[in-house]
Amino acid sequence: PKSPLEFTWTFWYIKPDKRLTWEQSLINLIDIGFVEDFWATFNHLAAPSRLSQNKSNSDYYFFKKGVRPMWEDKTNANGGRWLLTCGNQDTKLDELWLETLLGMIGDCFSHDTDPEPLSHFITGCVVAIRTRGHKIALWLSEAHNETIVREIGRRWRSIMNLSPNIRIQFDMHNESSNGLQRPMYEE
Ligand code: M7G
Repeated sequence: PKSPLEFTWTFWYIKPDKRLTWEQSLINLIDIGFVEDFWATFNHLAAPSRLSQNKSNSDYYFFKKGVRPMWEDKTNANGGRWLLTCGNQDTKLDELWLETLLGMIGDCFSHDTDPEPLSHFITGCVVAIRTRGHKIALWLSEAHNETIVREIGRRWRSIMNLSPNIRIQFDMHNESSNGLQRPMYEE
């Protein structure tokens, strides 16, 4: 028998095409409810660093099943994202992305002492290949609960084993969508 995950997840992919809207270029790849399916899919997909070799912007989105990987989804509408900005040839990109995915499927964001498991506030994660600097983001459903948002940020840092000189910043989605780029929190 296969080993079930705490949540079922969906892998999405963006292959930008100037003839399509952003939403039309979002491709639903596969649902993942078991450890074995995760590895089969992960091993099959091109690593983010390989995507970057064909220069165009492309993204992977990995979200809880039922959540569309966009600001407009009701689960994301009041939320935001922790953002890790990498260089545009960061050799650690693939490793940071894998650690993030494993942290999510392994429910490493929740600790036994949490009054409510912090994984409940995580909706998904994104890796975006950009010439001006690749990005990994962790999307949360609730931007205004500072204690929870900051604690998830700290746990994400520790899951990725991020060195202390690298900062992550948190933005609300509705600010990033209307161009206000002032981070709400930093860790
Ligand atoms: P991005 O990929 O988040 O970052 O947004 P980038 O600026 O580094 O490339 C690029 C563009 O994709 C945005 O300006 C939107 O046109 C579109 N886009 C991205 N996201 C995540 C969304 C979304 O959630 N909803 C909608 N409607 N458009 C989005």
